[in-house]
Amino acid sequence: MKIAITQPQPDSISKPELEKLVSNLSSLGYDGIEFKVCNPKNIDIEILQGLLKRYDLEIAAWATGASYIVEGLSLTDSELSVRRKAIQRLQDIVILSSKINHAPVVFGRMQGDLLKVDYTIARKQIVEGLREVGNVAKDAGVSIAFEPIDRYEMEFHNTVEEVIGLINEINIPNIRLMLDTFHMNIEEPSIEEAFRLGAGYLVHVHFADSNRDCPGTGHIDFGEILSILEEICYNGYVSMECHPRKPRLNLAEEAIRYLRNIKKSW
Ligand code: LER
Ligand code: MN
Repeated sequence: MKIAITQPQPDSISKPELEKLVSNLSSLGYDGIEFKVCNPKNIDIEILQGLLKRYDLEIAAWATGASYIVEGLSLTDSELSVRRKAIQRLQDIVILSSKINHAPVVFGRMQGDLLKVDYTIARKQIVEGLREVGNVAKDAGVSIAFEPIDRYEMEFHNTVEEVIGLINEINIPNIRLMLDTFHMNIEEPSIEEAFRLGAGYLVHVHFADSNRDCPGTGHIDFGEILSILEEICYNGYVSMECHPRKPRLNLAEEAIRYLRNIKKSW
C-alpha cells in the first residue's frame, strides 16, 4: 500500500510552485500525488515527468471531477454534443495517464446531475459512455476508478453495491472501483464490510475523516480501515483527499504523521 495526496491541477500552479510542492511532498515521505485535471492538453507532460523523476514520486491517480464542476461535461447531459465531449475528455485523460505511469483515472462527478434527468436514461448513458471510455482505457492499460459519492453530492450510485452493479453491467475489465472513506461513512452500513465487498474491484482509495478534514480529526477509525486494507491485500494508493482548511503542506504533514503512528512503514 502506498500513500499519496490529492492536489490541484498542475497547470493551475506556476512551475516554481509546482516544483516546491513536489519537493515538499517527497520530503514528507509521500510516494505519489493525485492531481486534479481538467483539460489534459494544458498539462506539460515533460515538465511534470521531470519533476516526478527528480523527487522520486509517482502519479497516484487523475481526478476528473473538474471537467463537470468547471466545464459542465457529463455523460448524462441533455445535449448529445456535451455527452460526446465528456467521453472524449475522459479518453484524453486516459491517454495522458498512459504517457506517464498508467495511474487510474477517477470517475464520479462526471456522471452529472441526475436530478435533471430520467434515471433509466441516465443509467444507460453512463453504462454506454463508460464502455466507450473503457475500451480506450483497456488498450491504453489504464483503469477507470468508479467512485461511489454520497447522497449530498450525487443522487444515485452512492454505495459500493450500486457501483459494483454498474461495473458488472459495463463488463469491461478496466472499469474498476475506488472508495472514499468520507462518502462511505455517510452511505455504508459498515465501512469494513463495504471494503470486503469491493475488494476484488478496488484500484484506488481516498482518505478523509468524517468532517472531510485530515484523518485523525474526526471519528472514522483509520486503524481498522488500514487493517481491512491489509486483510484484503490492497496494494494500490491511499490518497488524502481532505478539504484544505489549513495550508496544504500543513495538512499533508498532519495526515502522514497521524497515519504513520498507525502504520509504521509510512
Ligand atoms: C471526489 O473524489 C470526491 O470525493 C468528491 O467528493 C469531490 O466532489
Ligand atoms: Mn473522493
